[in-house]
Amino acid sequence: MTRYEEARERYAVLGSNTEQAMEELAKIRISVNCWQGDDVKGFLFRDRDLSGGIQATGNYPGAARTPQELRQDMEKAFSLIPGKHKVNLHSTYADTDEKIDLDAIEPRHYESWVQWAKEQDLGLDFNPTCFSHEKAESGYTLSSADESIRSFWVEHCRRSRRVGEYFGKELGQKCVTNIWVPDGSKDVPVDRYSPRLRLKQSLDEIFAERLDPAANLDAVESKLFGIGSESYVVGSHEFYMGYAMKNGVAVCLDAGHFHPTEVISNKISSLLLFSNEMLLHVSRPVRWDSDHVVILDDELQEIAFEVVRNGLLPRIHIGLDFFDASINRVAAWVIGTRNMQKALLRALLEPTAQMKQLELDGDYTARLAYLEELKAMPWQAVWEEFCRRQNVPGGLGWLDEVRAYEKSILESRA
Ligand code: RNT
Ligand code: ZN
Repeated sequence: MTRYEEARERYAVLGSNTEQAMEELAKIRISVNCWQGDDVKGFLFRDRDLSGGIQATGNYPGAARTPQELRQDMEKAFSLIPGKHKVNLHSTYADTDEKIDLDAIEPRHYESWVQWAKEQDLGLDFNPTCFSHEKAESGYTLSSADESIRSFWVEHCRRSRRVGEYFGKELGQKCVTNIWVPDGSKDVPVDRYSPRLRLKQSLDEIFAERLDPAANLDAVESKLFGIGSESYVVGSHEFYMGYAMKNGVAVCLDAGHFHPTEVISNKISSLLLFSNEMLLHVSRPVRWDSDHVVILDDELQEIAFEVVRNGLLPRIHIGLDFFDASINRVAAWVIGTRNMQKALLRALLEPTAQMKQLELDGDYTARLAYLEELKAMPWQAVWEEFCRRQNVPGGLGWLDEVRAYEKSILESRA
């Protein structure tokens, strides 16, 4: 018996079907954030520093400098990640020679991405980029009291949605267009209300245009604080939760955007009672919204359990959001994405129906026994088998490939 066959039988005894779990896992497209590949720089404004209270620390060599390099790096990563996925783009990753500002982006500036996505069987997601720009320097964008600034960002977001719809139509897969703005202030403000009123007005203007809901899903992402917005963030959780529920857009929950002991896993089952779909930014906050590479920790597992146990996979868009510039960036994608998949696999291997019954029966002893026993079940053997069937290396086999790629490609980028 192979290791996998043994695992299959052991899971069968518990009531789980490993074949079905692998089939389900193969269908899940993770939205992989392109910005891990170049430390959130993008291509429109190469000389500008990252701003908006987020930071990519480290200077590991080999960051992508062009759309070609970024695509090449992502292809390498995807060759080491089982399954077919999506790429999450920011507007600043436009591939064009034109000197355009963000209020002039059009679908054609992203044509090469669509072409590539078609060739690679990838989906695309999109984000307006309301940071790293002189019009964001005041700390306020969509909530700015300066009408010329506010309307600039409204126009950018309106156009971003059209790019999203274009992606969705071209690829036959719904694109999630997610709005996050850094707006807030370092010190305690006097007026918390007016900026929120303006943000609400801006969103109303942005979403006024009806787009094809099969092609584009709008999402809004809240935050607790950022560097430089420690005392006040306009787009708080309550703000966007209220806005989203009232206006039928999706909430984006970023794992790094809450109090350090607050978790997003416990929010999913509430929010999805009141809205149809949601977006996750799976990230790893270390002391703050540090956007470390996702590891297979308890919260990642809990997120996967919540999605799978409640049958929410069709309604939840799983996106990754991390940017670590201190390690090989291709490896960061591979590690983070594979971890997300491992957590989902472990959830898919759980005999959930039986365990829910134990809970209903009040048999909390058995519930605890199952939960703990599952941690020691041979899910790794199923993971290895999944990788084998998907023609990607299992175990650490991918690391040698990343090292070789670093030698042959990344090191030559001076
Ligand atoms: C920032 C948000 C946002 C960004 C990306 C680059 O705190 O998490 O999602 O990380 O859009
Ligand atoms: Zn995020």
